[in-house]
Amino acid sequence: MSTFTTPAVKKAFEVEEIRAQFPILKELVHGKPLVYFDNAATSQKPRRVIKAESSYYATINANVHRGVHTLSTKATEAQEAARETIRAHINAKHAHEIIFTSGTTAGMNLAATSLGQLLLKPGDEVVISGMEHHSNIVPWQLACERHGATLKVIPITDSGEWDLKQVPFTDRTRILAISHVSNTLGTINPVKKLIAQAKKQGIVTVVDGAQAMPHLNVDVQALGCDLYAFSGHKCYGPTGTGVLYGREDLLDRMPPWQGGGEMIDQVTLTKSTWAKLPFKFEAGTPHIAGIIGLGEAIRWMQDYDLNTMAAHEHTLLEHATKELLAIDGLRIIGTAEEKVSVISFVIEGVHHYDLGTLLDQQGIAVRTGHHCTQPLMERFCVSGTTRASFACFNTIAEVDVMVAATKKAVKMLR
Ligand code: C6P
Repeated sequence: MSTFTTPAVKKAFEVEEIRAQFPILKELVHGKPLVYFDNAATSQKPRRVIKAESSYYATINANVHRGVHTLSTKATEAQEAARETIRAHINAKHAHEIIFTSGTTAGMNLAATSLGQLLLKPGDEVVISGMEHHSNIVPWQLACERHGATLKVIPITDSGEWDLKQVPFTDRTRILAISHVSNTLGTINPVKKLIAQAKKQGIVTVVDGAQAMPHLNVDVQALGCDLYAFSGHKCYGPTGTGVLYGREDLLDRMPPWQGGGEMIDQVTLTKSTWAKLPFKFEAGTPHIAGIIGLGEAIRWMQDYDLNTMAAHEHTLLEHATKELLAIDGLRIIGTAEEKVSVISFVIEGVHHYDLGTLLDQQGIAVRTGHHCTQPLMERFCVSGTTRASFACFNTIAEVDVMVAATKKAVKMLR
């Protein structure tokens, strides 16, 4: 984890003050106060983000980089301010290394399609890990199929960590694509170490940062990665937004993955040339309101010390771990030393879907199922888990509500 922090003076972290900024937390579900523990699927949004998005529509709605009129100029400035905010937040060298996407899935598909075309020849290899989300598996399978390459996998230990003794790098490995943090296990992976190893062998590195961005100070230059993808909606921003960071010299060499308006320099009916970065990778009208909202979400996070937020979330994780383990027959899937605030578990004789349904009746939102990590489910010999994922606005009292409701549900289901 990097210790990079923004220079602004930070606000004191006070969970009730934070909660007051999230309108949805006042909602009742089945007549009960909402306990929202599905933040790894999508986080809730502070009022500032909702307002930034709606005031774009109310006051400056126009297309970007296309008009000479005032509204278009204002919309363009607001969107590009978001790009600069994100650049600074992840410590990228240049704003044009920040490509707006619709989310991590789009970022990974861009990376796999474009890098596949640039780098992969028959017999080459791509390395992923056994804990990847489907969006960091399937695009590489497609790319390997297209170019005659092979997908190789870093195995996962019983505690839910990479087995670093079995990293399958060979002289044919061209790309390493790995998650910074596992969405199912919560494991914080030693990405910096593996990237350094890959770089020594000239392997291009791609990181899925979907679950890292809400919890860690991500510094792409310190990590040394070539590409880094994340979703806006998991870090308090709008859905349909995301970022693919890329090192300038690599992005310059990568071919575009989608064609259309704004990504071109010159078009004739026989051939086209490409716009400069980042526009080469941003075909069509972007999700302008969402991007402006994402910029605001990152600024909102920067108002606080992310390490303090993460420490609060870690307290919730430790409390939940201790209390849940007291339930007879409960097993936690993912027991790594370094974890974010994600806890996945199975309970003997209780189906995760039934538990999730009973928790919902008590107003508690958790995710159940395979969490888009079917190979990982197979590795742990389970069909699915119940997953609680905490954000900075969650409280110990809410964890206690979930634990009590889980105990009650277990009694009913066994
Ligand atoms: N994980 C979860 O409940 P999108 O859907 O494109 O914003 O993000 C995809 C994605 C990629 N990588 C990781 C590690 C992820 O966790 C996710 C999204 C959600 O765990 C929804 S499946």
